Amino acid sequence: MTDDARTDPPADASGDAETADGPDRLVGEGVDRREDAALLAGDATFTDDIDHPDLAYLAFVRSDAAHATVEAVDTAAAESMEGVLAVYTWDDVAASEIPGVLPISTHGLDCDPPGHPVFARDRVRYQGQPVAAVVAADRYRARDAADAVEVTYDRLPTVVDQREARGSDAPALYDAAPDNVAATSELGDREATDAALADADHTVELDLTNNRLIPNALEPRAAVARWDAGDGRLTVELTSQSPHGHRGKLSTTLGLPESDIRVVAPSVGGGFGHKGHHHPGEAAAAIAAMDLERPVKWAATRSENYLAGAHGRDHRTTAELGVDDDGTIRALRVETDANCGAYGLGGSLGMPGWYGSLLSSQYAIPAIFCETRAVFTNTTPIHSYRGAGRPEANYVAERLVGAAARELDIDPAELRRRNQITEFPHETAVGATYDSGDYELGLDEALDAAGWADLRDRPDRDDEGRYLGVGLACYVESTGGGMESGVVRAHPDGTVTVSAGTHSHGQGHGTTYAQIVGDVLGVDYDAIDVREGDSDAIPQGTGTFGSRSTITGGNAVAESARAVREKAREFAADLLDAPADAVTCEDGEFSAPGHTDETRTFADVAEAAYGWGVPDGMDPGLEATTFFEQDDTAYTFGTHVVAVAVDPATGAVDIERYVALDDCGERINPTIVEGQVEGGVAQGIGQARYEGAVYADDGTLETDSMLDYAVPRSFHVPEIQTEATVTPSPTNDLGVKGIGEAGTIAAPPAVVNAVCDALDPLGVTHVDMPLTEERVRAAVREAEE
Ligand code: MCN
Repeated sequence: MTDDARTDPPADASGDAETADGPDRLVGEGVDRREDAALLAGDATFTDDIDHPDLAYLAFVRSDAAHATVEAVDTAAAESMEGVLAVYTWDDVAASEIPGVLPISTHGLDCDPPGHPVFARDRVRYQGQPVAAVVAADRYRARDAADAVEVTYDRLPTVVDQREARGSDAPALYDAAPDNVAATSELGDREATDAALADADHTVELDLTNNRLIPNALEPRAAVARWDAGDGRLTVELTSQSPHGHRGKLSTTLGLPESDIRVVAPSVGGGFGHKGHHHPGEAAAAIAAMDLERPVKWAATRSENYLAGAHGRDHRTTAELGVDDDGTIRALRVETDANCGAYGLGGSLGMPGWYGSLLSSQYAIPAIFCETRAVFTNTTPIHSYRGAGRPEANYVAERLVGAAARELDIDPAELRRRNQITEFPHETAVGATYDSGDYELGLDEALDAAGWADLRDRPDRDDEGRYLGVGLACYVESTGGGMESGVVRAHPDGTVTVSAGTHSHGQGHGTTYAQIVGDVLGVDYDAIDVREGDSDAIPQGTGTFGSRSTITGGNAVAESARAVREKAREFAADLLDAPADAVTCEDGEFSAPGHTDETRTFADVAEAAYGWGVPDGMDPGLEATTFFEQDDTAYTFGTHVVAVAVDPATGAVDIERYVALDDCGERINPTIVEGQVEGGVAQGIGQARYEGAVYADDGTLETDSMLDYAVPRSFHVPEIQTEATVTPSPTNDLGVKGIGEAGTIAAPPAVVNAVCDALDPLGVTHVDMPLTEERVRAAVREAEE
């Protein structure tokens, strides 16, 4: 890590200018993640570790047909098997008062499709859709009995490709959407874009596929449901990124009031977006637990996760960029068909509609028009996967800019520089208002760190005959949004519990929030405990996704901590017998210079706050709750540079150098930021080079295991050099922006641009992701022929 370039003085969590650079300041320090010891030693409790007396296990019967009418479900054999407690189908749900359909947002759609039923009603629309569930005394009996359920299908024609699905001869998944289009959206100015493209000196066009990805968290989805008949309350422990969000959705699916549901998310082995939304597994476990009045666990196998956990990405795009001779970008026109799978989950059908809002990347593009369609197909539902729309948008923008640089024979960094936005706030042609940035500084620092000029000067081929290339991608990422709760509660002994409605499943909130609160209160870092993940113990929360937690949760706990500090100052004034405005607080010690030489610790004050004889006019207690709302989006940005060597004989790509420069405003914990970037880049390289879900025409998922779906392993990921600039965000007091998804946004176009640069001497202009050896070799062969 080199020295970071700053564009402003550092922000201060405490709100006190005089402590901003204090020697003991925690914010800005790479404090070791406190959560890692338990995770590494195997001491953390994950959902599948949870045991309860009488725990029963649920296994799904899943459809092997991708599109069929369900004619009969014969459960007799399964029901008679030893240890089987119950078998559930849609008929059981229909006979109960449970709605049994996962909530779907139809706002802004072209049609009104039904939501995903917990069990198939009369039709299945993707391979792996749950048709029935068996509950048994142990998971093996449950699995065996599920295999004994016989389902009779009348198979229907299938369609898996979104462009084919729009064709007139494609089978319709829903009567409500005869053309399979769930939603159409338009962003920007069509006429202005057409006119500018017609007027531009050059137009560059690309057909791009943003490959379908299958999220691979270490821990597949799981849930344990318990029904307390006496209390009339349901508790669901599950792999959730958003405990309160899950509570709300379970409430709709089960027809129970939210007050009767408690959702607890223990340690969660990674989420990457796909544990933010609601799936049939947790609802089925709850239905069984309520019916049987005993705890029920459902834990997906890895294969089930492949087959029926939501997938990500899957865009087909045609895009055109208009550029003048001097490199000035005039306009961008984009048309995208987004595969949304067989069902909408929550707001998933609307997601493709806002992807276009980041198409401007770092550039002042005067005219942009983007038309997006969300299309039903007989494939697993698509939902958010790390980046969720931003990687798709940035891939379009940065591949086009790369292609334009080639066409105009301008250095790709120089072409970007000529078009970078320099004034902030800046409203783009697709309606995003970038809050702050220094894009040119970020570009320069990244180029310097990578040794861009030297890399560009390399010969076309190395001694081994490999083609050498260098590529880059800039990006802008919208981060944060919405409401978050943050509670700071001081205990009588001076220790502090901080809680927030976010949920950490690898991001290190326990460390980060303690750093923020520690600075404000001056309390010993180790005396601060951070709690997340229990909807009963924490006020309403929104959850962790969209790289929002540091902005929303961080500012919520900072604001609560400031309120606690102010109240503590008043208690201290009473203890010191001094006026409140004379009391100062430094490093957790209260004093009243000029009034007394005595001092009081935070623990003295906390004890007094809960003791007898609280001063007149003051309420006892020392805690505060903040519901923080982020009004304006904070836009993270950066530049990633990649150098590659491509073997034309085998198609093997060697990433020789990877430099990631990212600017997420003030960094609470630079070490965690670097870790987040590295993790994201690894996933971005996974998308660019290895991963891609493949469906057969009949809707069979061919990549349904780790044998067939290539997740990068450690030796596939090169050393990543992380660099930073720091441009505080004016949208919040901490000056922070999110970083959790940056790597997945920047890496794919940076890698593809580098490979295309390497193969430029052969005349290769584009290779679709994933850049497998087979694909690269085929592109080389085609060019040679
Ligand atoms: N941070 C910081 N200063 C900033 C911004 C962030 O110090 N200005 C640090 C903080 O330590 C914070 C962490 O970075 O805890 C991540 O912060 P943020 O960018 O706010 O992201 P979230 O905590 O909201 O995490 C969500 C984001 C998303 S959307 C996905 S998907 C994702 C990701 O984080 N999934 C992850 N990172 C992941 N990391 C792991 N290990 N596992 C996942 O499932």
